Amino acid sequence: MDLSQAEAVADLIASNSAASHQVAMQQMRGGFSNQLKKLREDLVHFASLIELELDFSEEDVEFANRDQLKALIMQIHAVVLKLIQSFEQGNVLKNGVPVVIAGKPNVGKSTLLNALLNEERAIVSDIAGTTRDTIEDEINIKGITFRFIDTAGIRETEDIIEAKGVERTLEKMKQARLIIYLFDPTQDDIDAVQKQIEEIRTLNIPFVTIINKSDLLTEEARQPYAALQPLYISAKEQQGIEELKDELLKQVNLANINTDDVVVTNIRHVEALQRTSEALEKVLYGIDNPVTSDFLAMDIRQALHHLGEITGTVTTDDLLDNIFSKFCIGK
Ligand SMILES: Nc1nc2c(ncn2[C@@H]2O[C@H](COP(=O)(O)OP(=O)(O)OP(=O)(O)O)[C@@H](O)[C@H]2O)c(=O)[nH]1
Ligand SMILES: [Mg+2]
Repeated sequence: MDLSQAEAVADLIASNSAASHQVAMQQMRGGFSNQLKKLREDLVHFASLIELELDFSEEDVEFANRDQLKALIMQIHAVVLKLIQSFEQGNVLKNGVPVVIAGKPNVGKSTLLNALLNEERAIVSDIAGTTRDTIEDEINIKGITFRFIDTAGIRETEDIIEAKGVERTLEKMKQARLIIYLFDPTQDDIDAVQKQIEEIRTLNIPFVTIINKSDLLTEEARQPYAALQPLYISAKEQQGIEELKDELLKQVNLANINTDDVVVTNIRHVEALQRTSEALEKVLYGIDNPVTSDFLAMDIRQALHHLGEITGTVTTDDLLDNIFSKFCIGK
């Protein structure tokens, strides 16, 4: 078992949803390691050819065909980038989908959090500005963990503590994967709602438009909002909550993800991959702007080193093994 597989055992123990369990199992079985092993083998091959050139530097030979090497590096780079990109998904599977519940004071955000969690987690009151700090908790919806973040209602305020809360709300909204934007037509008219929607669009974070307090809304009162195609709920009466959950699943589009794909879930791994990627970019630069073989060799060794960090293997011995297994020198 290599280091990344051992790490997966820890992930497996800590997993709290079907999806995170599946990803950890996959990594433990070596899905991730196998892919890295393959990449390293390709890279070691490249490295050994270049290292060989160093040994024959006086004779000015070029063992490594630069075009082929470039193609190979680009191929490896593409896989590394794909692995880095998979982290976004992997992180969500492992740590839950961060969903921020936002809106003006008193629209019923905390009531909705409680309804989703099915417990009285947050204080609810008819006083605007009840929630001043963010409150987070998780639930599992069809195997996916969602982390809901109830926030302080957004408004201009003189109150220093509440203002800090609003600042925090905006920070959390920017980090969210999805925002539940809650409206209360008993407080706001359509113009006010539309203005808020314009503002939230500028964040560039996916959001769902939810109208709360449907128990107080007549058909007529709903008319002006038709164009927004909102989902109506009553957080207080627990109406529309299941529909909201379905909508959340649809929005994050994780239900269909194939956890057989290799996904990176570990921050240490993704950082090592990023360093690998940087080293590979240097190698590519070195090929395009011919630098001497020793510089190329150094950058490749860097890339190998960073890939090796993930699985916990040491790279230099491999390199020598590979050179001597493939070439017969000095006999
Ligand atoms: N009729 C009705 N009242 C609701 C509903 N949801 C919330 N309320 C009431 O609206 C008031 C405000 O609810 P909260 O959940 O505290 O609102 P909030 O958005 O968290 O408010 P802040 O924390 O101040 O930003 C409370 O009196 C709730 O009982 C609903 O679906 N229907
Ligand atoms: Mg609240």
